Amino acid sequence: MGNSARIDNSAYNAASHDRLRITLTAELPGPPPGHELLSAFHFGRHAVEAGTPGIVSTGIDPVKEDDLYECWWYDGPVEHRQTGNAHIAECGDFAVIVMQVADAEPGDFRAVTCELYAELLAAVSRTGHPNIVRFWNYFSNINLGEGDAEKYRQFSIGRAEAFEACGITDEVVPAATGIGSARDSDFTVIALASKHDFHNVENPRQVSAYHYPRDYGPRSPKFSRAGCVSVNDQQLLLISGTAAIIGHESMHAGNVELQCEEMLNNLRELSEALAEVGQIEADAILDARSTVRVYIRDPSDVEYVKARVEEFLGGRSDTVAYLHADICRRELQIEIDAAKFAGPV
Ligand code: 3EB
Repeated sequence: MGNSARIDNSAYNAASHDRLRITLTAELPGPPPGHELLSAFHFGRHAVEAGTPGIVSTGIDPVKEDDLYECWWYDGPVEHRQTGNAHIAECGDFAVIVMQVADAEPGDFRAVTCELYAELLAAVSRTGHPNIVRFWNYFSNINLGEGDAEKYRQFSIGRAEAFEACGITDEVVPAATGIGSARDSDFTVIALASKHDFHNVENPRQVSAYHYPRDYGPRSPKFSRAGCVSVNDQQLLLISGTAAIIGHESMHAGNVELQCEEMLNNLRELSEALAEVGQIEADAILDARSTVRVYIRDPSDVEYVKARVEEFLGGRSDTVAYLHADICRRELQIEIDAAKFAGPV
């Protein structure tokens, strides 16, 4: 699949009245008519063009392509500003807050994470969008360090401490992704907040991450498995990073084929649960029009994983990004997350 096919097929294929459109392209496109850029997630090594606010380089590279831009376009004005380390994009229904700081050693990562999250949460509270609906966390060397000294576990402690200080309880935790960049990069956290209510959803097949037993670290990872934001008669459906975990246990250590199957089983179950709170059929949550990020530890697995994911989505898709990344448990080979903005049926 060439880059031009991506642009032709995926750029502006949503219904024209959608408040939010999400596109995936090899180059940064211009806005669809009437829309402004809320956020552009850049995957790849090229330096992003200065002067366009709202672009964030995630530090994660695509498996096969040089660069990919997942753009979130809002059907209305978007205001961009910066306070301290926080870059804020705010519109009528959402705010996106981007924090990017220098990477740190595993031994310092708990404090760096807690500090970053404290500043981020303070920035959110100064927007008109108090409900945090999703976080994306990207940082290097996620599996560096043994046992509780591992960078991911230290991250989880720092995040839990910052949430605790701000009164973010397990009942209201947002959806999230926590993924390792395969190369050295900044520590990047992106938050999506809204003035609309967020309904979080758990996966009946999995123990809630915030209830993981002590074996996985001193503080549990604070995130929900999925969630839904209703924007008038439309809704944003969010699927958190999903891997081959049943209960709280990683399945099929190191086996990408079997992990792929368990991951897709988890997505199926999660879609059913999400359909119960969203005004949408379970089958319509994850299809070839959904925006999907597939994180692959070993890039040579991409062809196999791509075939399975496209089969699952019901056809070839130009809105799936295959990314080279480390998963937060070292025995896991793949993880997937997704978003879908859907109008009334
Ligand atoms: C898991 O299910 C896999 O720490 O924010 C998925 C999504 C995972 C989010 C996070 C971690 C996070 O436990 C890992």
